[in-house]
Amino acid sequence: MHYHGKINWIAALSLGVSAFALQAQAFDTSPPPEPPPFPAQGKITYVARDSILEFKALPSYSEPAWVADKFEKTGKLPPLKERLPEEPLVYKIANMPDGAGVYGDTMRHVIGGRPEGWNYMAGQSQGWGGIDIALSECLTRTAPLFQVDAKDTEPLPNLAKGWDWSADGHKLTMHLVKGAKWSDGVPFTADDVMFYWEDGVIDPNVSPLGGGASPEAFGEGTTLRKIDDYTVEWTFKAAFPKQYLYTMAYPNFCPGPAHILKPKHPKYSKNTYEQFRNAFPPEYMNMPVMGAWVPVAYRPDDIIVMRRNPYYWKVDEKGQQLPYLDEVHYKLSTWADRDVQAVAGSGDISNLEQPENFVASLKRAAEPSAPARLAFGPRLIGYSLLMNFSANGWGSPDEREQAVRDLNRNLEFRQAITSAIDRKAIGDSLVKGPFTAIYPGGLSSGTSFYDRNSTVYYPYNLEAAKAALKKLGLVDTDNDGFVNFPKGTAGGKNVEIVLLVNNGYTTDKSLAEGLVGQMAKLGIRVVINAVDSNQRDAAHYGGRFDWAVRRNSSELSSVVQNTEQLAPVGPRTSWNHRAPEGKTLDIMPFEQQMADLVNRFINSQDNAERVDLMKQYQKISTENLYTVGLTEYPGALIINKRFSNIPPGTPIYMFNWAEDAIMRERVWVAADKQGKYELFPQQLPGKPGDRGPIE
Ligand code: BQZ
Ligand code: CA
Repeated sequence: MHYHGKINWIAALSLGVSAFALQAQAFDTSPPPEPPPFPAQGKITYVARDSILEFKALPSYSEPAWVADKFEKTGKLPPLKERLPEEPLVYKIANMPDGAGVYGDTMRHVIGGRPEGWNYMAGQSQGWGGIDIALSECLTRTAPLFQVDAKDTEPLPNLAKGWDWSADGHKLTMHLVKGAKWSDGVPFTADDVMFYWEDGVIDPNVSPLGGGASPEAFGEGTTLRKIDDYTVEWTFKAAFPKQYLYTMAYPNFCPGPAHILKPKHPKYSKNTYEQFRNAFPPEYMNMPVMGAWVPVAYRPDDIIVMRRNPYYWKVDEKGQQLPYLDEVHYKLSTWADRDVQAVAGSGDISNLEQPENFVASLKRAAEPSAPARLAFGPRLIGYSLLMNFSANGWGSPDEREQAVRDLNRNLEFRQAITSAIDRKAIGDSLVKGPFTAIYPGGLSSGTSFYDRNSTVYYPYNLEAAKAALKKLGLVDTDNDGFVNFPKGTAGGKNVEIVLLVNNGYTTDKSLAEGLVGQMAKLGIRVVINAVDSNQRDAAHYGGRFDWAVRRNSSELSSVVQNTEQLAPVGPRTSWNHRAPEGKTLDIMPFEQQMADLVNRFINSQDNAERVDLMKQYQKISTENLYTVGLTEYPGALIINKRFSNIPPGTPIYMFNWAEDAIMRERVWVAADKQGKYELFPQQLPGKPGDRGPIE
């Protein structure tokens, strides 16, 4: 660089810095206050990644006696050995907290969602709460990695039993479990994987559940092709992007049964995409799955019952085919009731994630007679206020909505909003005590990539916030207490902002109501739009929101899971900024910087570099208020005491939820503790579409 040029460069930089300092003067910032210490209960025993499971053939296999007697010996099922892969997935006994199990009993979930149908690939919800996690087995698995040191690990094999990188790192050959079958006996092959990829992920009209499985989630320009029935090959633009192995876990790469779905897909039928999505309503029973249990009964607003999958492709080291539990219930209730039932013993498991229930649940669980254990994990549950940053049509905004988005894209507006939020009051409104912490946004303080000194916090400063709105020309011109848009914008009416909220949670609604009150003090009128989980997800993924209160997902609590959701690295990866169909993303400069950092993180193999990249990400993200953090706190796993093989210290949420992390397929109940909860004892799933289980 020419010397003269150098001087200009330094001048420009110093001007830039002072200019920013000037702007930031209006809003002083600091690292967030140290969160109150919260000792997670239940120590995690860290293990090596390969001590959990392996794929291998065992000398012999066994199954529940009633399956052998009533189904195999009568010819209703082929011999067990033919129902298992050549090399099943084998869970190692040494990693089982209580060793190999015995068959029998049920796990009774309570869930607050409701099933839309069984077409997970087309984005249908089954009601959450662990039901889709059990049904949908994915190429890799990450939730159990909470017990593996984060530094030197990578996802566990699952439907993909192994993989090899090419010398140049641009190709990944993935070997699928060989000889595994769907729960209806049809072989699982690469055709299922390719159907999911080509007609689920690549097809822009189909978006698998979870909102993240877009092509860019696996890297711009990534391709996948079939080599043979049990081998597929990924080709990446970057070299060794090992991060994408995490994206191949739940929820983004969990193939459905191509032999059932393909005939209904618009590419292979006269169906519309809507008809494809709705082709398997909740009433359709015995939907083939790769998971441990199959839906066999459904009573609306009452219960979904699942029975063991006789073709399940996982065993323990003794050769016992899993799962140990013969039946699973999903009682269709509310999320708050899930906590109540788990501590009362009429339900078996809950993620205590709503602080309003902390005290009552702790009290009940502390009683000697309590049927359930309750153990808090790290502070990884967080809530954020998301602002829709799209100004070019995502969600088809009207004039008022467009005007709000233009404000959302203005940093000074965001600084005013964040500075008018009293986070201490917000946290205390949920629960008193050492649980909640001031959360400015960005990475969770509980993740190993968190760096407090890289986190920019705008302390509560209502006066500075009001002054900033005035400077932006937002003044209450009709003296009703709410600032108005400038003349000529949205008719000079009040700035009115609609807040999208999931009405299934007391906590989401509490936070929303807190925001309405605090924004009113600032002079901003916020209107709550509380809808159920399925409608909320549809509105959110569709960009139909001004602002949204949203519980953080795993990219903020683990960084390595769904990393692409940390920034708009593609047109459909961000939670609050996507491109409308057929248009490009109107990305803002700071977002581009974040996206570049995320892409460099994804493509880096150097741990020290990755830690540094996340520090840079955290600074840009929180300084520019990519999202406006609200609060964060620890969750607790509540689990009935009769279950064995629950790993101590399992966090309710990290790479995924506890329903995944505890590996339910290897959970068991000692014979003398088994309950009489089975509704279909000694019955198995029927054929796809049959009305129920079979004797
Ligand atoms: C856990 C989880 C298992 C989804 C859902 C629900 C949906 C969201 C989120 C949680 C529920 C439980 O969370 O709250 O504890 O059991 O199901 O999937 O909030 O509305 O769309 O992201 O995971
Ligand atoms: Ca007004």
